[in-house]
Amino acid sequence: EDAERGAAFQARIDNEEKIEPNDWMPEGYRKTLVRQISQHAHSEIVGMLPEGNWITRAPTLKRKAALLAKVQDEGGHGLYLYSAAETLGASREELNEQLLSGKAKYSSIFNYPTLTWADIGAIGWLVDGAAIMNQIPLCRCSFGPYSRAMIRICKEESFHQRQGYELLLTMCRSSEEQKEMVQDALNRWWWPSLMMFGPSDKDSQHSAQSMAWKIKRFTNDELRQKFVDATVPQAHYLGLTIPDADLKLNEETGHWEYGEIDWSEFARVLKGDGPCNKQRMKARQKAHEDGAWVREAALAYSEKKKSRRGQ
Ligand code: FAQ
Repeated sequence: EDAERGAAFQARIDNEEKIEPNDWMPEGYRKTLVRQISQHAHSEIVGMLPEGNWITRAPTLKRKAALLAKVQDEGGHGLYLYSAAETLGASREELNEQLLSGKAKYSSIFNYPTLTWADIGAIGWLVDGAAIMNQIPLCRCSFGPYSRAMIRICKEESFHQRQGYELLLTMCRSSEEQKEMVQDALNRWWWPSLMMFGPSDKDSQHSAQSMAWKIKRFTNDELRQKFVDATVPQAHYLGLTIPDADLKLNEETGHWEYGEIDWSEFARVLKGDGPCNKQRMKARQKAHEDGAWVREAALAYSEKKKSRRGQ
């Protein structure tokens, strides 16, 4: 009977039908989605930290307003994504516990420090640029709630990317010193941005199954290549150099070929040994502890209401 259900489920996927929370689904499909959606949510929440660090130091009121809005959007994205995961039966408490205990991953990119104001521009341009490449196809994900959440998220990511690029353009046109600051930010953020797309296809454990279920529409390497092709000309327009001696345009294919990614660095960051892993986890743990009184008050209030109703 299960085989029959499984075949009918795959037929719906192949037919481009959306799967909704109350529909039957294989346990592996549910688990894969909870894993991916919750890690995506955690990334948005942890991703607020490197930029949040610069809100009080934004150089003008306009820049401050834009950065504040961007960081708030990220908090919102985290909340829609946790809600999408909840429709699969995973509670917020459970997911948060997995983040705080280190059991669940969040994107490697948020374990790098923001050293100068140019890093804020580099995050918008490169990190949000990479996020858009990866997330536009997720708007066509087979699971309804995730695909619908991604539509609004992508619109907001697009504003974030433009905000970053415009910030860098302003700096590059202002003084030699500021342009150097931008080049330095690019040097530090380029390779970690390429790692955001995940391991190369030959090492990606989940890609084949996620593609068959139409959770993923492109492989990690396909999306990484699209990102490089879109971003290299943008770097040249800014007058910057991509920190990769092997980067060259293949005239025949029209693609930019890039050098070898340092996968040992990626493995280290995933293991918890990146430059800021400990600091990020500590910040999330502190936020959880500082919020204890809210949870206690909410619980006390609901108990009081229950006991009043009982009278
Ligand atoms: N970092 O078999 P695969 C943002 C893990 S954008 C950490 O290829 P999969 C916006 C992977 O989870 C960033 N871990 O896995 C923003 C798996 O481990 P597991 C978030 C990584 O799932 C911008 C293992 O390696 N975006 O937040 C990474 O098929 C600016 C094997 O990998 C999303 O999450 C990594 N870079 O493909 C916010 C998008 N790469 O789970 C603030 C949705 C791989 O078995 C400021 N997610 N791993 O323990 C996805 O598209 C996929 O999950 C991939 C990975 C492509 C990330």
